[in-house]
Amino acid sequence: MSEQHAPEEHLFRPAAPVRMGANLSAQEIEQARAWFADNPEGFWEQAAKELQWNEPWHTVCDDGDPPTWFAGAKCNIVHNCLDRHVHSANRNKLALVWESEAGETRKWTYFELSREVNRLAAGLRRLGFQAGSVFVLCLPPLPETVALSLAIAKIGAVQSHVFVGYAAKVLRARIAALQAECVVCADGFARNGSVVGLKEIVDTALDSPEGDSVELTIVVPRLGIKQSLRTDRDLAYDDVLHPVHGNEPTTALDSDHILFVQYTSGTTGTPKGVVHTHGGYMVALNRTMNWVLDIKATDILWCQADLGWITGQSYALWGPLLAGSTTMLYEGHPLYPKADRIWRIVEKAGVSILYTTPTLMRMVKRYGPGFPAQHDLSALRLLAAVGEPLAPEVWLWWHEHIGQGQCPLLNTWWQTETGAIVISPLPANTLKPGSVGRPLPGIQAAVVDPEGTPVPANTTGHLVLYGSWPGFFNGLFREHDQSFAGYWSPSQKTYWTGDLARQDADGHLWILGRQDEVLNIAGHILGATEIENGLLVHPGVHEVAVVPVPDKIRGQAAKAYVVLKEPHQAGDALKTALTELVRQELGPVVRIKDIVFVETLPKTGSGKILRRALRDSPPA
Ligand code: 6R9
Repeated sequence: MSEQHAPEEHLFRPAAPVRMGANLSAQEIEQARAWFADNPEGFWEQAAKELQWNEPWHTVCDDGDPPTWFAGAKCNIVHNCLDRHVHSANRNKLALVWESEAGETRKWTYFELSREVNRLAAGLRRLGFQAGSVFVLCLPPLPETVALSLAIAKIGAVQSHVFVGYAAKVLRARIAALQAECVVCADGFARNGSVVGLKEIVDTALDSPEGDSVELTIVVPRLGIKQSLRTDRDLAYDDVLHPVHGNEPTTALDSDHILFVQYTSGTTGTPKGVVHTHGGYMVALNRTMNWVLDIKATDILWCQADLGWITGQSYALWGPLLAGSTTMLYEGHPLYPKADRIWRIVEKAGVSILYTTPTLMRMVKRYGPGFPAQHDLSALRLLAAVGEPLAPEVWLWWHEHIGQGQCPLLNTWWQTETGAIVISPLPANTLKPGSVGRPLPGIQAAVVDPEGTPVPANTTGHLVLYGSWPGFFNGLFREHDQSFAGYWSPSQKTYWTGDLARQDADGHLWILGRQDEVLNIAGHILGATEIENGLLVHPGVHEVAVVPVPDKIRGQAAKAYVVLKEPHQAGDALKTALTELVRQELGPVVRIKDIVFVETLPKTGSGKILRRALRDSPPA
């Protein structure tokens, strides 16, 4: 792989209050690394002891394929997300704050959430559901959604959240793959000012042979749309609730009992049902809540991801409740009806941690600094992003206009398969815009050549993770034999992430995109991201996707699809300016062969740019 120039670096040292107030100081970060290097099992055992277990483990990590963390232990994540808080000072603290697009708000304390979960769990048990039953959830982020997730996990059943934006075809495929017994949905919800009829989509999916496994549909009457529930299949949410006096028992489960199945296609390939389990997942997630998101008792965390994406699962649902903090749920489009909606919510609820995505960050930047400036954002103390490469230009803008130059802005890297954040700067670290920082203490990562040999600093290679950690997925659902094929090589104990990266001399990692999104221009291997970041430096560019096209002389050349902030600026003069900009930013070898101005780019459900779609079937 070719040598690359280190990008121009700006360094941002944390302000004194951030440095002093972080849950892990700079010195403690280095101590944690040393501790892990010295005693990896002891390191993770300590993390596990921060949570409560019904029975202890006999082995910290049972080195199978896949490895089992905390083997022999019994636990339930719901005990840690809910039961223990209800018996502590958190009892009357807000577990969640909800706002709808129309502006309604609801708030539930841990006690109120627990009461609802107890009734639901009792109701689900009465209906015959138990450990191992499989539920598909197709729900907007409502208080009831959180309660249902917890109730399902409380009885040891398996859940899989599906994006509410999917068509019946996708839902049908998920139901069939999971052999789900129960589908939970809302009748509908509002987004961007229009009503989405979710129940009809679910009915279409179920009225097909693939829906045969489903015995029951539970419907949350979100919009109160008058519709006849089908007597053979449907039950209203309220009719599931069953009176309980005191606590409904939380089932004690093996540490590797399945909690949820998260489907991911990333930006390529067919969807895979990634399995996460109660024990290991909660330990890894809890660590990142404390060390990366730096959670404090007073925080309100708004993770803007959909629950159909691992980011929403981990940081809008399970993570904040594990930490005993307050999760902000917003059911709507963050820029509706105007681009300041997101800041209205932050101001009104006093959101202190905002976990967002580069897609949304680019949108916010496009609308300019006037919108955030109208609001009091002083409660915000930490910003974080995930999902796609975060261009330095976007980082710098957010740091200045949203973080007021004060909030750490953490570019976190992880995957559905890793369960929780695995590579990220920590708040007490010096930040380099565009970089994802270093592997967290407890995680070993490297940049290697195709044979697995580490490459020198500042050289592009494949990002791999070594060994196992508690958040690592437990295979693919119902595909036990081939779960790890193509991912995990047991002999090398190496997990191939599929991303290209570069590590600088300080050990900071720079993600260059998926390995199937590389360009080979006259022997120079470049991630699509590198060229895109060059184009994003232009103030008129909102979003861009670069794909390879054949080139007789150089083998491949770059073709760029560009969305402009002001579409009327499109024209040959701008094309020339952009081509020249990339030459300056990346050197003369990187020639843009073609620039196409488009209105939008194709995206996945979680907002990632679908370069594969542009490459394989270019828009006319
Ligand atoms: C959590 C999540 C994983 C893929 C991953 C990578 C991309 C995630 C990133 C990033 C650059 C970051 N990705 N975070 N790329 N910088 N900070 O996104 O999981 O949906 O499974 O996607 O997302 O390509 O391999 P998932």
